[in-house]
Amino acid sequence: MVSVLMPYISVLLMLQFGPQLLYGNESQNCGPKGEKGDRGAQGLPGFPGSKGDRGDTGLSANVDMIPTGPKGDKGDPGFPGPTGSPGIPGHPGPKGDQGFHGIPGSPGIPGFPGMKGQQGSPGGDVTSLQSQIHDLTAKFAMMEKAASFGTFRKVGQKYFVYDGIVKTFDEGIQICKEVGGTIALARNAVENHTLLKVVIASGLSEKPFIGVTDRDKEGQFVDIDGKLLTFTNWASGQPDNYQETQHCGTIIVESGLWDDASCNEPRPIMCEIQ
Ligand SMILES: [Ca+2]
Repeated sequence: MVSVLMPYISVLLMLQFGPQLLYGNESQNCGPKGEKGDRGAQGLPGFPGSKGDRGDTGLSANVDMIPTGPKGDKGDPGFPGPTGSPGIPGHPGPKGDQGFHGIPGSPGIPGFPGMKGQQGSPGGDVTSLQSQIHDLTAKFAMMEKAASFGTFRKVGQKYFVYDGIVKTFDEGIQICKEVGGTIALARNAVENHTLLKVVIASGLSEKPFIGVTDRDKEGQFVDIDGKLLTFTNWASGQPDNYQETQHCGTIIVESGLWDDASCNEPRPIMCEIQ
C-alpha cells in the first residue's frame, strides 16, 4: 500500500520543500555539497492535448474487399401465379399389364321359360352357340307361324293347327305344304288326344282329314310319304272302305277315333308344322 502511494507522497514533498532543497536558505550558512539524490518518482499524467490535424483521405472502397455476411434465412413461398394454357399432349405410353379379374356381377333377372329344345352337342364353343341360336330362331319362327292360325295346339316338337280351311284330301296336302307343314297325323295316343283338342276347340262338326291313305294298296294305310303307320286309332269296324270309295283317313269329332272316307269329298284340313 505504501509503495503505491509513494509517487504521490514524493510529489507533495517536492511542492512543499522543493525550493529550499534545491536553493537552500539564504539566511543560513551553506555546508558542504551533498551527493546527488536519487531520481524522483514519475509525475502525474498531464492534461489531454488539443485536437490533432485532419488525416489524409483513405483509399477508395473496393466492393469485392467488403467481407460477405452470413447467408440469410430462406424467404417465404410466393403467391401462386396465373394458370398457364394446356401443354401439348404427350405420346401414348406403353401398354400396361393385364389387370386382375373383377368381382363377379350380381345375377341377372331370370328369363321367361323357353321351349324344350333338342339335346345339344357337348362343348360350349362358338359353333355350338351358333347352332343353339339357329334352333331357337327356327322354333320361334314355327311358334310364330302356328300362332297365325285360328286354332293351334302344341304337342312334343310340333303344332297341330286349323284355320277354317275345307278342301279335298289332295288340296289339303298342298295347302299344308305351302305353310311349311304336312296334313295332320297323330303318331301316338298323346298326339291323337291333342289333335282331338284342336277339332273340339275349332267347333268342327265334320270329320277332318288325317294324313293316311290306302290309295296305292287297298287295306294298307300309309302316311303321305308312303311309310307304314306305327300308330293307328281306328274306330270299331273301320276302315271299312264303304262302297269301295273310302281311301283317306279322318278323325271322328266326338271320340277321336279314325274312320276311312272319300278322298274327294271336301273336309276340314288340319296341318301339323314342326
Ligand atoms: Ca269308313
